[in-house]
Amino acid sequence: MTEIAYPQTLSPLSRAEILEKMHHRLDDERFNHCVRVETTARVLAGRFGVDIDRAGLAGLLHDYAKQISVKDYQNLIQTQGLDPELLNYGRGIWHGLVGVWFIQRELGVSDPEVLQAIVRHTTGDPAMTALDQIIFVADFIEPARDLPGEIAAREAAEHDLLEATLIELTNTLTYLIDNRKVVYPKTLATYNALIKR
Ligand code: DGI
Ligand code: FE
Ligand code: FE
Repeated sequence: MTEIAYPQTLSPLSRAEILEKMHHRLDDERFNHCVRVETTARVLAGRFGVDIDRAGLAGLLHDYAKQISVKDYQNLIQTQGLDPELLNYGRGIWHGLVGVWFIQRELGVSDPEVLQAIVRHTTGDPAMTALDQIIFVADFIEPARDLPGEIAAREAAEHDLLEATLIELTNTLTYLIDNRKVVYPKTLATYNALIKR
């Protein structure tokens, strides 16, 4: 297998340098999940005609900010003039939406499509692109996942990206409601938009 390498236009750091930085921000379990999502995203990109390097890089970095402290997030939301409503949520919601701030600053990644896919990877978005859907689905179906609906999503992802996305969204909403957790409005808006596509 040839080594994965990302072009300078997508990442000023080499992949080895990115992995090194990721080790500072993530425990081994989360780090390995990110590498598996990278591989899965590259396969899906090849299958559905999306730029393989953008998908791979977004997959690799999608959870980069997952373990940044709650305090650092709260500070950032308050000092950067982000929507204060965000303070009512937690790292589950922040790590994509707000997490790209750390990715831009610490890794120098600035490609808008890569950053958007990371922003959208937890909640989706009513206007999700194929790349956004690939990261959303790869996160859910990477080989070590064992979640309800994950087998059906893996099967759908063989041929129908939108169907796989909908399976994951349905699963997430069901989980949130079953556990009486607050649904982030965009998660619901994504469901409403995609179910009509
Ligand atoms: O970061 P991962 O664990 O790999 O996966 P993810 O980015 O899809 O995050 C999943 C977490 O985010 C999980 O704990 C559920 C939570 N989540 C997803 N959508 C919503 C949500 N939490 C709230 N409160 N509201 C949502 O709409
Ligand atoms: Fe995530
Ligand atoms: Fe993830």
